[in-house]
Amino acid sequence: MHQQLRGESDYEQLPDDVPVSAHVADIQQAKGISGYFLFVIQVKMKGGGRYFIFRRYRQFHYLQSKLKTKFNPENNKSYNTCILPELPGKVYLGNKQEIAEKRIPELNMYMKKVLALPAWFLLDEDLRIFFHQTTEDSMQVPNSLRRLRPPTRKVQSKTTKGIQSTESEVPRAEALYNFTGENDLELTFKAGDIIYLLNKVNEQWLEDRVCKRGYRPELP
Ligand code: PIB
Repeated sequence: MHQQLRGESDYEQLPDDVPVSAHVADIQQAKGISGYFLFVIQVKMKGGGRYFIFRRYRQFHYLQSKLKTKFNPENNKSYNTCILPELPGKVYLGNKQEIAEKRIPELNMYMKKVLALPAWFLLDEDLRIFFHQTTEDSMQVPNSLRRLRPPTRKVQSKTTKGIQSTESEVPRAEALYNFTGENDLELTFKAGDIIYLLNKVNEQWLEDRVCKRGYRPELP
């Protein structure tokens, strides 16, 4: 089981261009009759660089089958082995968009677990090909990034007189960039606005309120 855990020193040895985290930022439908869905994935590298790749489900499936053939303890006795996380299964019937939406958190979990595997695993050729930004990827511009948390920085809680204690305890963050929401449910804000966390709906969604810098929100 020790092989499943990544040693700190092994990680240090990895090159800067190794992917270390990946999140589905959005889904978008491919043009054409088949109309399959593409997952827009933001990949972060060890060196801090980020880029987008566009992958459909079957590419995940292909990757998983390659990895299983190579590393599944049942198939392979002599090389490095590891227990791979489960990939969400194939679906044969249903609304393609709904299927893709449902796959977002499942694929996020899959990528999180895969990228937490030992350092030698992150250097696997098939894994690197999957996460590599191809020329085609780099030429595409995501339609939107609905699921990607826009970059923010934590704001120091002020102890200034006049700010009620309940307010100063509300978690908040300062927007680093402008962000335009897709619809009324999504926030739109400008760099410098303060975003107050009102409610954590689930792992994917937070309910927030935006306030211009210097203004205080009416908190519930
Ligand atoms: C499909 C692809 C597809 C997934 C689907 C999955 O498998 O992996 O990826 O979204 O969930 O079922 P496959 O083997 O290609 O086709 P992508 O990238 O989103 O396109 C499954 C195949 C097709 C039908 C049946 C309609 C009734 C079978 C078994 C027959 C029951 O199914 O099935 O279209 O071969």
